[in-house]
Amino acid sequence: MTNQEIAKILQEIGEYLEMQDVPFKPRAYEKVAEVIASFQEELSDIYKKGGLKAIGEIPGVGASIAGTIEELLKTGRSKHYEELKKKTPVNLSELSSVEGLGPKKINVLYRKLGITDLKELEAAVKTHKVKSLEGFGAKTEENILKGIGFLKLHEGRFSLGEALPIARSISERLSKVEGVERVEIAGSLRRMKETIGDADFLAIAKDPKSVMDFFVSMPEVGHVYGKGETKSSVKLKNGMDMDLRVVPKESYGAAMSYFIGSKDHNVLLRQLAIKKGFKLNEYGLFEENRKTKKQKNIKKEGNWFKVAGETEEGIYEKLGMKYIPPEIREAQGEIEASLNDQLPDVIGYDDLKGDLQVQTNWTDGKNSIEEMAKAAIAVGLDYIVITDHTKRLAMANGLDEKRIRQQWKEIDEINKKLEPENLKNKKPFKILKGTECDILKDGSMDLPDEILEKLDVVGASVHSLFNLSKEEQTERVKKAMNNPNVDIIFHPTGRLINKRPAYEVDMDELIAEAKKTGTVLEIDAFPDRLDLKDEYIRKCVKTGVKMSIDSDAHAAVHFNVLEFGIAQARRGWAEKKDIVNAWPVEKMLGMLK
Ligand code: DGT
Ligand code: CA
Ligand code: CA
Ligand code: ZN
Repeated sequence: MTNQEIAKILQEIGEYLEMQDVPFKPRAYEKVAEVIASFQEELSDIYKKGGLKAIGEIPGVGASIAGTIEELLKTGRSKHYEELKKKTPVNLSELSSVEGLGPKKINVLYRKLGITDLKELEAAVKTHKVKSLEGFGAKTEENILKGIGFLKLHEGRFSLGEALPIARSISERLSKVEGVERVEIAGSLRRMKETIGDADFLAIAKDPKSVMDFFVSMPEVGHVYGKGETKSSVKLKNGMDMDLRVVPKESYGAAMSYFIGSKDHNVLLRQLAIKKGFKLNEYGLFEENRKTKKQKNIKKEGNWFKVAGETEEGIYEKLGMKYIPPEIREAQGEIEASLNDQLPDVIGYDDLKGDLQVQTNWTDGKNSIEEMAKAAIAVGLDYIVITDHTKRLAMANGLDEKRIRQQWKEIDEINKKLEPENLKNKKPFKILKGTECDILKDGSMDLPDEILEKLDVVGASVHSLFNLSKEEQTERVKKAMNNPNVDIIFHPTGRLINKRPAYEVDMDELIAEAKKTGTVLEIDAFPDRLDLKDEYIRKCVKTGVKMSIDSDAHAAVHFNVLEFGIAQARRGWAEKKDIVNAWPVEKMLGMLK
């Protein structure tokens, strides 16, 4: 069983327990599921090496969860899970993907109306059977219908955060198959698009049949659409589609260029090739050779001779272009920019020096300040800002004035403890004092200015009243930007990918106001947020609004999500100069208000 499959079952056990009003346990299962879903190493490997003991050492895993994981790894099943499922046989992942539908409501819907899946839910809502249930009402019914509509709009597309770990694990296994020389991820996944329709792989293999055999019989595969010598397509059990193509080594670059896409980019690139007297396809770049000089070892297509194709770089060179990073191949001006040597020097995956949004167990995070700091050091960061929630978020145990002052003392102590001489790498590391302060309805802040002005970094967030009118919401955030202590607007549009649309807000106006007030806009890297999205990032770059790329980490393992934020920044043509936390700590602080 893969980590993803195990995480899903633990998540559902948590949800089933919540239906039964079991205290504390549901949250424990949920947290462990989150940790496992983003775990680098496969649990099956950990178990092979270290047995039950090693599983028990995973953060948050107690004896009973460890036992469940062992049972899953050994038998592929969990008796506990199956018993729970028998009591409430609903399609949990489907129903709980509807915004606002938690386990308790799902339970009521099943008990009272026998609803087990999305289709039945939609039918019940449309015939107004839901609003008369206790705890539901007309407003809830309306929201459920909206939620279903939003889900339908995104049907079949997986978020980058779900798809990339799975694709990487498969790519790694494919590359180990006998005779396979190379495997690369292509398509929208290679372009790091926020959601993907299907995952595309390209391989060079001496013996295509053996890699195709391997591909269609992987444990994740639920259905094989087709299997051939050069192309196979499958559907995984989790619903994700995948294509694998085996291509000849001498046209690998041309195939990469073609299958990375996007389609629109390909069309423009092919037109350019034609304009320059070439022919471009997935096999190579060809030139018509009128002199009919006999050239040996050169592939011929009719009168056309292959002049490039083994590498992408070779094709670009012949076309008089600079290499275009996959993330910006979206037909948004990148081809002209490349021809004119005006491509952005997009921020690199190793360029972040700090992280400006980090939660701890002072509020709804899983780990202590010290654990978060050590995890940040381990991934090579030089500083983090502790930004726990504020008091309005009572559910997350948000900080009031008194507790945040206490937190400062702990930060001071841990900073002393983590002086360079006490660290293995001897590199200076700094924990800064910050907040993720709620923006109240009228745009004022949830903490008083005399607290905010003492903080190193003040982030401000909308966490409530998503349904204000566009004007009101825009004014609300603008007012927060005009507070001289507010440095950054966190997750500026509030969307959750495939789950909740952005609140209504005028982004052009917010970007202009950010410029005017010197406020930074965040690119929240958490994979279900990716907020700002790429098109807004591009607008910020054009306007000269600075951004930060933050993990929004709620656990020590979450620093690995920074990659997703960097990817979106690249898709928005952002350079190092646009991203404040790509700079050393003093310069970063100097770039804030
Ligand atoms: P997706 O899967 O919907 O997220 O988007 P892509 O970009 O991965 O698209 P996909 O999987 O249909 O095809 C992979 C790449 O192959 C695509 O980015 C460009 C190339 N491609 C596919 N079909 C065509 C086509 O009809 N014309 C051109 N020029 N390129 C194509
Ligand atoms: Ca694709
Ligand atoms: Ca495809
Ligand atoms: Zn937040």
